[in-house]
Amino acid sequence: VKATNDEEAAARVTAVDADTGAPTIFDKIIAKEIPSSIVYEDDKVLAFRDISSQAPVHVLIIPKFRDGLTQLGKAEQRHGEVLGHLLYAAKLVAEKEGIVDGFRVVINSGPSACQSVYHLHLHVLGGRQMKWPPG
Ligand code: D5M
Repeated sequence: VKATNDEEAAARVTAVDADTGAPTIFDKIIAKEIPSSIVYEDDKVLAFRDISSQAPVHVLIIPKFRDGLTQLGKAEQRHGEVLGHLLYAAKLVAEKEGIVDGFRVVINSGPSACQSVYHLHLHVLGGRQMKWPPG
């Protein structure tokens, strides 16, 4: 299958050894070893601007303690609390960014969904008219 854009191509390359459980670039962002533009932070989650923004507001929200949650498809019952907290944090971010009247939350899980970083993350997108269906 021919890749149709960079994101798909990246996902296909990553898919060769996707989800090894190895630390990702997001661990370095949590540790503040590499810079990020932080929008919201508490003891459980960190929200920062996506480096490859797809909308005027594009924020990623990640759990600070991955606890095996490399992708949503690997979620277990014990992750329920942090998953709920991530979703609530998405609403807080939308409020902070002034897009609470209309925003989208996306989770790409696995190579077919173009997940490229294997540390669960929510995309919060807004500030423009969203289209449906997504690609
Ligand atoms: O989304 C992974 C997202 O992570 C993708 O939109 C780019 C973003 N990304 C990757 N590295 C960084 C850094 N260093 N800062 C901010 N954002 C970053 P996925 O759903 O896995 O495709």
